[in-house]
Amino acid sequence: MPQPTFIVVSNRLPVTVSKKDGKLEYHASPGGLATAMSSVEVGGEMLWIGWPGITSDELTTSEKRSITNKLRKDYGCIPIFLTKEQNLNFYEGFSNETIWPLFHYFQEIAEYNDTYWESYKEVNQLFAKTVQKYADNNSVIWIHDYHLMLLPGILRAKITTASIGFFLHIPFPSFEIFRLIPQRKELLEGLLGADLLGFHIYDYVKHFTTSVTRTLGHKAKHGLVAYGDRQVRADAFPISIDYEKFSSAVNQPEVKKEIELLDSYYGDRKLILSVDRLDYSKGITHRLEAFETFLDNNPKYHNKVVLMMVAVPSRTEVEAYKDLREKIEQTVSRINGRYASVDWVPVVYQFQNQPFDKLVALYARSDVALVTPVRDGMNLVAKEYVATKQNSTGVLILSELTGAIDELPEALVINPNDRNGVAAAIRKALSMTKKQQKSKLISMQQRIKRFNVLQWSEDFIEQLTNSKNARDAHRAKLVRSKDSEEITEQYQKAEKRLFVLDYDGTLKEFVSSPRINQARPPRSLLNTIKKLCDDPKNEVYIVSGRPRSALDSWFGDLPIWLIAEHGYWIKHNGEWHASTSTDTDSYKSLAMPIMQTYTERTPGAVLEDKSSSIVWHYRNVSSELAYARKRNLHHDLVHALKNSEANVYDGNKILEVKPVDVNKGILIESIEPETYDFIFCAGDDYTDEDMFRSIADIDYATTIKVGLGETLAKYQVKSVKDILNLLRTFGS
Ligand code: ADQ
Repeated sequence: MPQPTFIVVSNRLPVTVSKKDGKLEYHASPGGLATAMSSVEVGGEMLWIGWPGITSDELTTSEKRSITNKLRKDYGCIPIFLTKEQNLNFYEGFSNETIWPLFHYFQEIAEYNDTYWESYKEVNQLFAKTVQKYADNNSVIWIHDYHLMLLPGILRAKITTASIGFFLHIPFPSFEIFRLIPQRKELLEGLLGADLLGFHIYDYVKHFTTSVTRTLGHKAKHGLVAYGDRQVRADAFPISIDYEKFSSAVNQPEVKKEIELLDSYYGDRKLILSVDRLDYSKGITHRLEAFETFLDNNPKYHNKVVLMMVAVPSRTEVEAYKDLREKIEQTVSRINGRYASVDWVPVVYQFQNQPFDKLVALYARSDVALVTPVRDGMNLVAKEYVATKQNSTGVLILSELTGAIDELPEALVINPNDRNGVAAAIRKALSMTKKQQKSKLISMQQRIKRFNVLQWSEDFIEQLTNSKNARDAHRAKLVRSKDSEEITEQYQKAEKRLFVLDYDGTLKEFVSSPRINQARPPRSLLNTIKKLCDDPKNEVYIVSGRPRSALDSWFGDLPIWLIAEHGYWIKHNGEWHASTSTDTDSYKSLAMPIMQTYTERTPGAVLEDKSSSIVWHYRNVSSELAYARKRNLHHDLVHALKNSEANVYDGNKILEVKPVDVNKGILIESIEPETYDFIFCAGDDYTDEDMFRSIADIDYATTIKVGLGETLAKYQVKSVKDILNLLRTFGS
């Protein structure tokens, strides 16, 4: 069987299976994801893996087989059958009683339960097993939502070069909330298995990258996280709706009939619409209370306005949802008890799913849409309401705590906790002129039309493909045996050869302490260097950020050049001399007291005082503390040094204060690279990029980065071992 190219994975399949009177039934699952995927061009077979909505306890083996066959044949879906217990602990438990409340800032109702967590891990593994059956290293896999946060990591370990994308449909909370979850590390590591992580808005991207840095200690810049030998990209992809479907629906006869029905029933009364899944994050009780305040404050609207609430049942087995339903019903009864008259019921409440025609008719007929979530990843109802308003007017009242607010700023923006503010917004909406309403609607419609749900999915898939291309480009730089042979050949032909080799991280693996004993070169390395020096055609420079004394004690006996403190000190023929006349005392005296204070306040931090620079090492500081301290120290140093001749550099688990006119690039230029006919230059961190840049145009220069991040070097190798193996081929 040929392997499919594109695999979508979500907790629920776009098809739901149920059993009625012993017969299996298939219905489209609610939600826009199926539409979003329907016209995506994937250039091969598309498979959708997920749960069909019925537990395996309810099915016989032959029924399972029949479901599997039908779903595969008619819908391109692969079912994963969850047991009743898994549904209870994984879905209702960890997904909806831990992650959902916490990520929506309801920390007081989040449950932390080991059984839930064990089940979450088990089901993510189960999904991984099924995905693995259909995926290979060339597959594009798009995983959806908070139920499957471990899946990217599990898959990455098995199918290492597949393109894996993940989209989170709910908010990613700020770190202060996220840190409350005991399994935060595992969840982040799971997510980081992806190449591309999509969120609705930039705030969530920032919350995520901050959480990664603070929890795991990995650097993240502009949404790019350096994770092992990969780069993971996090970006905003605001989801949208099928604009065409909603905007054209109002002209369909069935919808028109529904609108007429509503007109005949409600006459001139103003209709305020509230549509949601019944969920505490949607602010339904806030909405009711604000409506009550509106009625209190505006007697002239009594009998003239109706709040129509339709809430679709959701997660009905979870306790918090049962409580919410009860509270809503009590509040509706209270308001209707206070205000209803013989011919007026102020709140009409329906606890049911509305078929599409009825829903669109409600959008079209309503004068106001009242959308008041206390947190919402995006909120599609707001967009659907705006899209439906083609032949009619209406006002959108929208909570500032939804992701949708970024794209719909023309709405009347409210804070759902401000009861009086929401009541005032209702009043304002009801008194707005048609012209004002139209002008706001047009601006919002234009925006949603341009970025509809198809654009959303296409954009995500394009970016996912780009991430893979970037990864492949990185891999393309890896030194293969063919490259190695070419480099050796150039070496053999050359008459005057230059070797510029960085030390820590290039010739010797990083050690946890800057102390010199631990970082001492092993005998095998000294032998390799010595062998290079034995050839009179070779000149060897060892470049390091370390002080002179360390390099002297390690390499003092060899006939090579030593460069200490990133180029500040140069030693040849037994003499050290400074490469610049910058007055080191002036900036060191500014930086030292600040760096000392931070070192004292930060357990695990070490201060290194070199003659030209001061280095603050935070490799052994816990990630969360390092994040906070490093940012503050960086800020304080930049401020203190603004008129000095020194700068602050952000290196590999270090902050370093050093002179602006000393870098490895300037150094290499002073060596006069044009006088050689073979150059071999290797390094691993940001300071080495200056060297690579300075000789980038020289075709006989081989520049190599140790590690797989972004680089200006021509080649990359994965580890110190690889560079040493390469060096050993010279002269052998
Ligand atoms: P939801 O929390 O389900 O989605 P939302 O984005 O508003 O919230 O989508 C609800 C969908 O259900 C809409 O398409 C709406 O038409 C439909 N719906 C709601 N009530 C209905 C009713 N009574 N009858 C019929 N249909 C009804 C999650 C996140 C959101 C995010 C989406 C998409 O919580 O923040 O916008 O995923 O990523």
